[in-house]
Amino acid sequence: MRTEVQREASLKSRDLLHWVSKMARLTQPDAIKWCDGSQAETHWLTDVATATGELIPLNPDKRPGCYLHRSNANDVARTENLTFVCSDSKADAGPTNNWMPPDETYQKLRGWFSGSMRGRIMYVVPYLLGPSNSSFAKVGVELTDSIYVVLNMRIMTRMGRVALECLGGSGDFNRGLHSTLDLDPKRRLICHFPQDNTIWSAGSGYGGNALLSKKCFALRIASHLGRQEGWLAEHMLVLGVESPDGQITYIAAAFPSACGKTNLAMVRPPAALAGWRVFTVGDDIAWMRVGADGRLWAVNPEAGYFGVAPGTNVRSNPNAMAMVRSDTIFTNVAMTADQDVWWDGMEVEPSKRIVDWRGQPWSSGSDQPAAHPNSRFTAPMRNNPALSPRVEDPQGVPISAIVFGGRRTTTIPLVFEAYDWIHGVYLGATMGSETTAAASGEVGVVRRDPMAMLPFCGYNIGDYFHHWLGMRRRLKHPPRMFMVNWFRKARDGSFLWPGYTENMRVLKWIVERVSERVGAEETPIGLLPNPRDLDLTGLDIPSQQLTQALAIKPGEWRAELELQEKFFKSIGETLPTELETQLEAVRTGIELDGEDKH
Ligand code: GTP
Ligand code: SPV
Ligand code: MN
Repeated sequence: MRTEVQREASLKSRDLLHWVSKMARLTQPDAIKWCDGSQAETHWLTDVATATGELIPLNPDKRPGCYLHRSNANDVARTENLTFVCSDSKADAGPTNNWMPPDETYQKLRGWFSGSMRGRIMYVVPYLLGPSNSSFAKVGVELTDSIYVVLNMRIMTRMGRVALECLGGSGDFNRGLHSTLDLDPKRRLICHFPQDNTIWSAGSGYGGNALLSKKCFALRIASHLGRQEGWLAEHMLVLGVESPDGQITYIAAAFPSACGKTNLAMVRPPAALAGWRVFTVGDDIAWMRVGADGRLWAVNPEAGYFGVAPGTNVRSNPNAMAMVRSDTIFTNVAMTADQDVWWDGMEVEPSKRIVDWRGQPWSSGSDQPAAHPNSRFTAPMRNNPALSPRVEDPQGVPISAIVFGGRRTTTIPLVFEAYDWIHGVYLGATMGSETTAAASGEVGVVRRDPMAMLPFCGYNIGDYFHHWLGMRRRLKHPPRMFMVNWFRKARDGSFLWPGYTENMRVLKWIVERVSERVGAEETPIGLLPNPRDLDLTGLDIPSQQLTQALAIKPGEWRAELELQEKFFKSIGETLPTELETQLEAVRTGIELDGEDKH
C-alpha cells in the first residue's frame, strides 16, 4: 500500500497524499488504486466488474462498449431525507436542509467507515470539473470502494491524470470519501462539510448519492463556494439556439430532477422550423460567473450525462437515442433476450423474453414497469450529436436568457417572461413542482423547489436568494428571465402542450424576445406571448388548447400565492423583503384583474 502511494508521489500534492493515507488508515482497504483515466485502466476495471457481475455486457453488435448495472433494489434514487449539510451552525444550513453538527457527524461516520474497505480496493479518483485551463475549473478527489462509481466518474468528469496535473502541489481540492458499506439503508448518509470542502457518503451506490462530483460537489459544495467567491452553481442545462441567420443565443434553464433538462438540452427542432438548430453545452449543472464585459458566462462542469431512460425514444429525443448506442452504462433498465436494453416509453415493441430491472422475467401485460422509473444511462458528452463546439471553451458561453420551469398540472402558463431581474428571481424562488422518481419518497406531490435547487443548495436558502439578487449589481447586461411549464394538463388528463421537440417553438419565442423582435402582453404574473407570436407552423394544435395552455386563472393563482406565502414564512428572517414585495404585487394584480377571462 505504502509503496504505491510513494511511487505515484511525484505527481501528487502532499496534502492529497496525506489525506489519502489518513482515509486508508480509517477504512483499511486491501489495496489502493490511483486512477489515471486511461483506456487500459478502463478495460481492466470493466473486466473486473464483469467478472463480479457488477456490470453485464450488452450485445456488442447493437450496443458496442455498453454495459448494464443492476443496483440494489433498496438503492435506486437520491435519498434526500438522508442527505445533510453539516455547516458549523444550523442557521447556515437554513430551513430547507437537514443539518447535523459537524463534529458529531464526523464521529458517527468514522465509526461506520472504520475498516469498511477491508477485503476491498480503495480507488482514488481525481477529477476536474469544468474545462481545463478555465478559471471556472475545480478539482475533486473521490475515494470509493465501488468500481461502478469509478466507471461512471470516468464518463461524467474529466477524470485521472488531467485532474492531478491541474491540482499540482496545491491542497485545494474537494475531499470525497465514499463507501457502499453493506447497502443497508439504516447505515446510509450523505453528509457535506462546506467549511472543509469535504463530502462523506456512506451506504449507497446510486447516482447523486455516490457520484460525489455531481450534486454533492458541483451543486451543494459549489453553491457555498459560489456565494463566497461571487458566482452561481445551478441545477441548469445550458444550450445554444442557432437562428436561421446564424446567430447563436445561449440559454440556461433550471428544471427540477426528472422534469426535462436533458430532453431540452439536446432538443432537435421540428422540420417546420427550418434553419433553427440547438447545441448542448450541459444537461444538468451550470457554473456561471460575471465576465469582464458585464455579461453572465456559463460552463458545464461535467463531461457526460446521467440521463433518465424511460420515455426516451427516437421521437422524443433522437439525439439521446443516438448517443446511447455505444460506450454507455445503463442502470436499472430492462434487458431483452439478445442483450439489448429496453424501457417503458421506448416505443419499440418489447421482445418476447425480457427481464426487468431486477433481472426477473417480465411481460407487457405486467402492471409493473420493466425498467425502474429512475433508471438511467451514463453517456459521454462526445457521443451527443448536438454537442456544442463551445463546450470546452475555458471562458464558457454568454447567457442571454435564464428559464425556470416546474412540473405543474395546473396554474402555470406554457411560457411567460419576468419584468426584470428581481421579478425573475421571485419567479425562480417561488417555483413549485411535482415530485418525481429521481428522489425516494412520494411521487406527484407539489412542493416549492426554488430554482430547482431545493435538494441541492448547500447553505441557507434565504441567503441564496440574497446572493441571486446581489448578482444584478455586477451584471451590466443581465439575462432576461422566463418561466415555462410543459406539463399543464386538460381536464381529461392529457397534456395541453405536446412538449419535447415542439418546445423549440417556445425557445424561438424566447430568442425573439431577447433580440426584441416580438412584443408581449403585460399581465399580473408577467409578460405573456401574444399567441400569434408563437410559431406553430406545421403543428396541429386547436387554438382553444393553446389558449388553455397560456391561461391565467385567478382561482388557481389565489391558491398558488397562498402556497408561495407559506413557503416564504417558513424561511424566516433571511428572506429578502424584495421577494415579499413581488408576491404582494402579483396578488394585487390578480385581484384587480378579476375573474377567469380566458
Ligand atoms: P434529472 O437528470 O433528474 O435532473 O432530469 P432532467 O431534468 O434532465 O429530466 P429529463 O429530460 O430526463 O426528463 C424527465 C422526464 O420528463 C422524462 O420521463 C421525459 O419523458 C419527461 N419530459 C421531458 N420533456 C418533456 C416535455 O416537454 N413534455 C412532457 N410531457 N414530458 C417531458
Ligand atoms: C437529479 O436527480 O437531479 C439527477 C440524478 O440529475 S442524480 O445524479 O441522482 O442526482
Ligand atoms: Mn439533475
